[in-house]
Amino acid sequence: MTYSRRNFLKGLAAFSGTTLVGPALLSAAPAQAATARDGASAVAGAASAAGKDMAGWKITGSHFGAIRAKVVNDRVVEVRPFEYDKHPTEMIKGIPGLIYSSSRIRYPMVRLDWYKKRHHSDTAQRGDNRFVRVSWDDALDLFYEELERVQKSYGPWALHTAGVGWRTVGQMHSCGNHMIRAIGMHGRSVGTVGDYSTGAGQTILPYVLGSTEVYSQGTSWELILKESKMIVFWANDPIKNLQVGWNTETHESYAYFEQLKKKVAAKEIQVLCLDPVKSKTQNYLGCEHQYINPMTDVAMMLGIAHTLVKEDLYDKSFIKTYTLGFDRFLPYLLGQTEDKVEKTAEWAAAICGVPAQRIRQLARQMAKNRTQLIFGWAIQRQQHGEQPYWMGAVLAAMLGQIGLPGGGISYAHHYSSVGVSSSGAAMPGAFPLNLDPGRKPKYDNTDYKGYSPTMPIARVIDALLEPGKEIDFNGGKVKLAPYKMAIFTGCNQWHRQSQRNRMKQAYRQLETVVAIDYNWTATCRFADIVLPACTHFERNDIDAYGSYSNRGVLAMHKLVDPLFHSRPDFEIFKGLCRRFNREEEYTRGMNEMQWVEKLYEDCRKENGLKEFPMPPFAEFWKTGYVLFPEGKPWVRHADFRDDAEVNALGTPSGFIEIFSRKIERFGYADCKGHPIWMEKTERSHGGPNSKRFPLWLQSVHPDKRLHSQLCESEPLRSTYAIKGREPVFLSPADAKARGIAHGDLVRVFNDRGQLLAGAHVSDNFPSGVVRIQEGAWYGPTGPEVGALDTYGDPNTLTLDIGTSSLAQATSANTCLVQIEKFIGAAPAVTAFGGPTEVDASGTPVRSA
Ligand SMILES: Nc1nc2c(c(=O)[nH]1)N[C@H]1C(S)=C(S)[C@@H](COP(=O)(O)OP(=O)(O)OC[C@H]3O[C@@H](n4cnc5c(=O)[nH]c(N)nc54)[C@H](O)[C@@H]3O)O[C@H]1N2
Ligand SMILES: Nc1nc2c(c(=O)[nH]1)N[C@H]1C(S)=C(S)[C@@H](COP(=O)(O)OP(=O)(O)OC[C@H]3O[C@@H](n4cnc5c(=O)[nH]c(N)nc54)[C@H](O)[C@@H]3O)O[C@H]1N2
Ligand SMILES: [Mo]
Repeated sequence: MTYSRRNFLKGLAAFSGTTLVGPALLSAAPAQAATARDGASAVAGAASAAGKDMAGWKITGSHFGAIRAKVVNDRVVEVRPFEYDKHPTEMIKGIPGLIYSSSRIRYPMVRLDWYKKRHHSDTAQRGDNRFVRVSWDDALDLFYEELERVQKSYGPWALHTAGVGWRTVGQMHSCGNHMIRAIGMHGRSVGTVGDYSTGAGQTILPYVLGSTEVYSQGTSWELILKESKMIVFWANDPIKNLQVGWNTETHESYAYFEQLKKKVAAKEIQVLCLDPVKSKTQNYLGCEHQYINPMTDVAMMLGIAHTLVKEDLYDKSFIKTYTLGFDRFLPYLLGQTEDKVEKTAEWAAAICGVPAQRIRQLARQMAKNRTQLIFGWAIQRQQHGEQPYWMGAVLAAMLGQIGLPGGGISYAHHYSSVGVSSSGAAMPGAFPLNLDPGRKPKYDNTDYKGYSPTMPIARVIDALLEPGKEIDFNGGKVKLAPYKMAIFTGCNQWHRQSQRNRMKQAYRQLETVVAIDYNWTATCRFADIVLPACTHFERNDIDAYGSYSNRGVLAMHKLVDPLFHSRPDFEIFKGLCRRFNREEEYTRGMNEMQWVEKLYEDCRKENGLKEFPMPPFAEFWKTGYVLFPEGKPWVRHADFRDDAEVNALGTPSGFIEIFSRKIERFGYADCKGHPIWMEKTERSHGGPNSKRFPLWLQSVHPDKRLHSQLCESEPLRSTYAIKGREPVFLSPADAKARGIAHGDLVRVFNDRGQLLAGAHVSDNFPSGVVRIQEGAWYGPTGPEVGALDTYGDPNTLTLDIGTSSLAQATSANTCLVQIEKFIGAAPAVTAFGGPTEVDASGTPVRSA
């Protein structure tokens, strides 16, 4: 995932677009930077910009923003936002708690039974949390011997290198690159395609709009603020989700949201949050909220589309000029196909819970005004998640505003400051992922025994439970490899993947699991060899400032030395490569600082040619950053609108495909030739299975974490945990019906699992809708299947099925549960604080 995401970002440098007005009016930067905004010259910030009292504070980056850190006696004592960050997130307060967490991995460790029996171990013991301390040399020997064994006795199909997730920022130490390069030098393996974030969206949208859209730069906020009369945040909570970015986040989007809030108050722009829940964004903007039944958005969109047709409000000339296949969709909408159901506003209302009158009113408002639809990603992380994205595009096409400033559709304005214009400057490259040209792995075996060398990322558990199963995927077939060994780094598999008890069962098939992390996550607890990486606050690095805005280049100063026996991933994999004499090739003979300097100088060279001058490395490193002026505003799809032939979309026809012949030919029952409404296997508010489990569990992205990151930070966790557990948010009505009061301990359960959580009763939630934020650490009472989760990981309850035969993406948001008040003695939280250290005989030892 990281590579493809990286490539999308890289592709941005060459964006094409229509410039409409001058440079942005808003500036998130202080005076020095503002002076250079109109020119194309870079601004090297003076150290004094940090303020007099901050002399000597170090600078570094993070997903949560750039920070200054005060370090006294090799200890981080205080963290403050970077002086150019005008909208810092509270999350940075959790950083000291991240560095000095009791969950840090102190030294390499090996699971007890694996220590004794290696790959013949009793795998049902995984998760019993008993580990033996070993030296770095022994740990890397074991790792290496396992790679040798697997390549020699099975071949590349038996090794799984897990898709890298939200590894910390920093281009040199980006840990997935280190793993992929080092393991790739040894031999081939089974990898993954797609990602958890947008698996369904990034698969369907190339057929519809010709690109994945989800990681594309979007129309600039200033044009949206200027031109839109109506903005719909559809299943989207940008105020919550813009706190983090893929690279070091600048938080500049929030300046535009401040403007938007004023425009909402002044009734200049009608803003609507279409969401079952009153979101942080809706509360912040004070805008309209439209409740909708969960997972029924496609029905509502069809109801709107039907109204547009019946009231003759849709843009026929846009449909004619820019789209293909409306004639194949229209009969379905009008009930002239086999289902014989007309998708009227009344029909939609019965499913989605939005009154028919309101659906009609919205259709009229959208057609009348310049309307910007802005979708979030959670609605494509559910069964048939391809459909709302496709139907959204159809709706936007019918409104005819795609390619106009402030109109059309976006699938990304809640992500990494998309919509803040790109400076156009180049950003630093990364430590190489692949082998150097002409080099081959030690084991150059390409015989996968008929299994596919990649699998859709969310299907990795199926591969263990149904070995050799052939599944549909995006028009082809994937034969799932029953891998025997897995390596995880920069991801928390036991957070991100659905359905814990299914994972427990599946993991018994695995002979050897290696996990590299700085924390004792559940992924480490369910591993055999655990290697302690250091955090990014313990190494020097360089990062892009602003993933899409390319606002600058940031020095990441090492704040403190690696804690305990932890090491940078670079050093870990260097040590591994040494074991098969590829160390020199792996490092190219360079150390950490030489790499950081090289990445900077390569970037400087490139920007010199583009007329974005940057100072020499030594000066940059001392100052800590280089900033570039904000770029010119831009409109997504404007070039296509200008000339649909010259700037044809990347779809088979070059047009927006309302009907896709290609997809129709795949012949899938769960993804047809045009978007349709399909019932889910489980759905609340009267849908299937809702009698036994009446509550829909949404597991949205956490407000005060990045997935599972920062959950270990005790001071931050204490600001939201209830009775030491993850909160489950629920409505006053649902709480009352169950005799639950705010602050009570509750059991949340379904047929797939059970967990303890703390009840957070809130008016933001309607009846039938509950929320546990993803990333809560998994802490079962024991290794057995079905064990109670003591902290509250929602993936104990979620359903592990693909979205459809097309994308096979995660369906985490298709999940029903029941809740009851927990009575009796509650088991202690087991999620945090690391393992029980034992000696080879299994006797607990007191750790140093
Ligand atoms: N129920 C439910 N589940 C979901 C989602 C949902 O909405 N609902 N969302 C999904 C989505 S969109 C995503 S993106 C995934 C996120 O899933 P992940 O990306 O797996 O989540 P993180 O918690 O960010 O895990 C990153 C891990 O990398 C480790 N790490 C960080 N830096 C380094 C480093 O430098 N070196 C090493 N070795 N390790 C490092 C961290 O300590 C952490 O354990 O979750 C998915 N899961
Ligand atoms: N603070 C913070 N920000 C983050 C992250 C994080 O972990 N923490 N993670 C980042 C990552 S990796 C990703 S992928 C993005 C995730 O971005 P998204 O997937 O867009 O975010 P979510 O917060 O899961 O959900 C957004 C909204 O969708 C609504 N929703 C859910 N289901 C439905 C539905 O069926 N219909 C409708 N109409 N609404 C629905 C939820 O109520 C919520 O308000 O966020 C990024 N930003
Ligand atoms: Mo994500």
